[in-house]
Amino acid sequence: MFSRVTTLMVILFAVSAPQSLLAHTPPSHARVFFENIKDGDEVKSPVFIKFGIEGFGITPAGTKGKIRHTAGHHHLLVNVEELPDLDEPIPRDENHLHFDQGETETKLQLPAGKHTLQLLLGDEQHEPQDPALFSEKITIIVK
Ligand SMILES: [Cu+2]
Repeated sequence: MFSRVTTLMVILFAVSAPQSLLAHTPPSHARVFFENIKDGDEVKSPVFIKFGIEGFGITPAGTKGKIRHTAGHHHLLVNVEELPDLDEPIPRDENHLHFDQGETETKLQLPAGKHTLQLLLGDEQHEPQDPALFSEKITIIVK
């Protein structure tokens, strides 16, 4: 009898374990997107940009506790040709902007001309979720 209970517990652990390993996995319907601008828009600097998210939450960088499994913070990639390595923390420089406080909008100073923008969500350690949540890359024209 004892061994059957033990076996059951082992099975239950085996079933529940992958859940914790996949704790940062967003649901398949989750997405990030630009709320107020779209590909091809002509805009003026500073450019007001609203970051949208659905199916996942926003929490500041460094968050501890369970919420970190179901929420992240936005990163705005400005004129970044290719997504960074999705298994590493997102770089932090003038092209990879972190919104550590959980901000969902920004005003961006950009010189006149064409610029690309893309959103990439990161976890409490600035690493993309698995699978990563990123928006389409849009091109805007600053007048
Ligand atoms: Cu970050």
